[in-house]
Amino acid sequence: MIQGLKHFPEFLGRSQQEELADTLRQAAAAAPLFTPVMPRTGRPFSVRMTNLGQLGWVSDRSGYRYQPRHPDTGQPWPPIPEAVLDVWRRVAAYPAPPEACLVNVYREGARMGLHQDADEEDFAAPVVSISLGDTAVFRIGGQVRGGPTRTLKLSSGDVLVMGGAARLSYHGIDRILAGSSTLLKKGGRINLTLRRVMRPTSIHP
Ligand code: MD3
Ligand code: FE
Repeated sequence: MIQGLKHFPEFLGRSQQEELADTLRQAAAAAPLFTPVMPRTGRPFSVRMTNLGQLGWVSDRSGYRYQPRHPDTGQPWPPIPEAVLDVWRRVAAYPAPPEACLVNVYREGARMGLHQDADEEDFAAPVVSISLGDTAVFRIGGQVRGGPTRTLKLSSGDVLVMGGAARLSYHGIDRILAGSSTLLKKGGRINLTLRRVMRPTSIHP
């Protein structure tokens, strides 16, 4: 049992998943998927990405960072859809909205190595993930590299909340179970990761 990790299987029903997939297709038309590369080495990720919201996460030879514009188009990222903000409001128990919604697209064979999400300033806020399409084998460990890990299957419509101790735990995606969902016509998996990047500014009356 990992403190602060909450799994909500099928938090979104089929019709909500279909609507969200459709909204994301439209967003990807305005903010095309790009293939990030590892800092220094330039080795490409097997996952393609785009972002929604005020800030988007990017990785290139210079490093990892959040930035307000798409690296290829130079345009601001599209807004985070209301249905996605609604999921955050229902599960995050945090008084401010997410600034970043990273969209990860996995085709068969794509994976994500074990890593920590540590490019944010605000670790008090949880990270919220929404899965669509094929089931993923998700791996999570503790806050130090090399410790014990366990796996959890993430299926279409599932929501995962990482708060408390889980917020800085090592995690990754081992593999995608091709053909496990009929949601996406071409198969594969989409993951939305909602994050608070900056500490909310306090309001002085
Ligand atoms: C546990 N994405 O984008 S989402 C990522 O399925 C990322 O695309 C994976 O890890 C994906 O950084 C996993 C679930 C997730 C997201 C953030 C976490 C789990 C987490 C942060 C801390 C601990
Ligand atoms: Fe992560």
